[in-house]
Amino acid sequence: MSDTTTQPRLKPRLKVEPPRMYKVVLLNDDYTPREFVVIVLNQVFHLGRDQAYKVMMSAHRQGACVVAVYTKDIAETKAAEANAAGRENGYPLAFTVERDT
Ligand code: TYC
Repeated sequence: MSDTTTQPRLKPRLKVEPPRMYKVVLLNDDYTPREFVVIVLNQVFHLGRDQAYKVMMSAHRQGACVVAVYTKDIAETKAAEANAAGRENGYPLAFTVERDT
């Protein structure tokens, strides 16, 4: 027999908060080919070609662009996967994760 017991929750939980959300941000650099960025946005983040091109060009012109917003685990996993794709191909392509909500 275990000597620990689980007590029922006496105070009802009144509200369930939505999960905190995290932005994946694409950073511009001078070396990664535009087409490679578009491929990564398409394959890792499932952006269509046109949307991927727009996001890539926005990062290229503004310095950075939000790619998508996810829960923490998914944002970190996708950013790591996309960063690895750049590294494996010898590019400094960088995605960061920032808290959104
Ligand atoms: N600036 C890169 C070039 O001119 C293309 C590029 C765009 C790289 C967006 C990264 O996040 C980026 N080849």
